[in-house]
Amino acid sequence: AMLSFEKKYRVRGGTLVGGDLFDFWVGPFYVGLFGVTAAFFTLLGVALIVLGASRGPTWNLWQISIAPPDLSYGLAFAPLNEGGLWQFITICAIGAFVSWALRQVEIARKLGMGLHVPFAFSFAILAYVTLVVFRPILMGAWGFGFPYGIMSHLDWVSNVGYQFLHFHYNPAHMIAISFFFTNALALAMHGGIILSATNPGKGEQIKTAEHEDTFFRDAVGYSIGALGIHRLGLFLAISAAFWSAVCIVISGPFWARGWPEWWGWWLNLPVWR
Ligand code: BCL
Ligand code: UQ1
Repeated sequence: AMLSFEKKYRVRGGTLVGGDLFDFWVGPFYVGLFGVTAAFFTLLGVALIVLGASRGPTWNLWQISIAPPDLSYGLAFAPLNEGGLWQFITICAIGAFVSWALRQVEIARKLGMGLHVPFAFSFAILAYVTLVVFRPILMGAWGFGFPYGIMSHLDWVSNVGYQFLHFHYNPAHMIAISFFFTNALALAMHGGIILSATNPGKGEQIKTAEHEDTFFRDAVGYSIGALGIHRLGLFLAISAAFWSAVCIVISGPFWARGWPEWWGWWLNLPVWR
């Protein structure tokens, strides 16, 4: 659905590739060349997943899984039933995610806005590509990617975690988790303060920015401000994805023993050794 004022924002131009060719909307959705490629990769990828499921042992949604090739295939292409489907699905996924980011860029350019949204989304793509491309390449086999399945990808996370004995000792994992949790705290505070100020009870008046600042100055001695909280939120969210990518790419390529052992440098500091 389109609200009447939105028509004014349906402006021509801003496309990166393709000029005016795909510069149109379908219903509420902007298309563009990258809308076409996003739809193409998504439909093909989903079709390949269904094909993979049809060749598998179950239609139970929780148990369907499409596994990467055996480690013995190294970085080569594998036959379709032996992980080749996983490889094609991975290509489709990356094609769809990158298309989506570029479509966000086109929409932002069209509206004369900053590129903050596609910039932020690119960190989610980075984390995914780190899991299924960068780390497998560094480790020498596509078989190090994770399987596409609801339970199976959880099993993979658990297994890889225990391969490093105790993943909580991975320092980058610690940092990533701290950012995820801090992000949740910040959004809870922000959502709470906005609703408390702008969604008052019946008959009551909407409160001002001064109320918000004063609340936090009274409560925690500091207000970061209305613009600042959004900068902080963007930073926390991006950092969470970034350190997630770091924590997995160092597990194997950089450190192949248990993560608790990595802390030996700390235990061996000359101060207390
Ligand atoms: Mg751990 C990873 C938290 C315990 C082993 N772990 C992570 C990180 C995160 C985390 C920091 C996953 C987020 C991420 O990568 O986002 N772990 C975490 C926490 C605990 C924890 C909070 C806890 O105990 C409280 N972990 C453990 C235990 C180990 C362990 C100790 C298991 C025994 N953990 C591992 C391993 C890994 C993690 C192994 C990882 O590989 C993973 C990691 O860091 O991966 C990078 C990044 C986001 C993405 C990858 C998503 C990308 C999204 C794409 C781009 C778009 C998708 C679009 C979608 C398909 C469209 C949908 C359609 C719409 C619905 C319409
Ligand atoms: C804040 O200070 C602020 O500015 C008034 C907001 O904007 C409305 C907020 O949402 C939040 C959560 C804060 C408080 C944040 C810190 C880091 C003290």
